Amino acid sequence: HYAFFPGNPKWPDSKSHLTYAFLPGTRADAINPVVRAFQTWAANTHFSFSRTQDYTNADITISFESRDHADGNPFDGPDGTLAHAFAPTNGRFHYDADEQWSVSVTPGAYHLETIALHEIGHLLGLHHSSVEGAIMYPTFMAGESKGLHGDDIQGIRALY
Ligand code: TQI
Ligand code: CA
Ligand code: ZN
Ligand code: ZN
Repeated sequence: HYAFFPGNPKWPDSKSHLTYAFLPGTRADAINPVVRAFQTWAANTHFSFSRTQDYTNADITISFESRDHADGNPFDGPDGTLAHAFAPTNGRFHYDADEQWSVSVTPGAYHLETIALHEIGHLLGLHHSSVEGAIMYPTFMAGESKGLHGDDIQGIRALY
């Protein structure tokens, strides 16, 4: 079953359109997978998203970071933590730059789009789910891909 962060933080109901921006230096091959992940969430929730170049004013920013990157949650090099995102309305989504990332499903690499679906769930206010098929279920392996599940969509509908 879906879950929320303590205190149920969420975007204001008046704010169903969110902008996102990639920080300068984001690897070019990550852009399309992240765009597709936002499109999937938009198709299944009341949210809409648009990409902006104005990264200082975007609601959500995406970047690749390595080791200590000044947000109190240092990455750990290869394996371990792959990515993280913060609860609403922080809007920061970081990939660990030291992982093997892939655009297509590739043995031994992490699927950029699947991880984006999971991290965007956090950005919108979902915590981890106990439903195995859910994108918010807290287990994921290299060389695998997943999509949204009814449990993820029900979670967003229950929060908003
Ligand atoms: N990163 C963790 C995650 O995104 C970071 C994290 C731990 C976290 N607890 C949290 C983020 C609570 C928000 C709220 O869950 S991770 C998965 C999993 C990770 C894990 O790199 O371990 C996925 C990234 F566990 F679901 F498979 C993506 Cl899909
Ligand atoms: Ca890591
Ligand atoms: Zn970070
Ligand atoms: Zn998670």
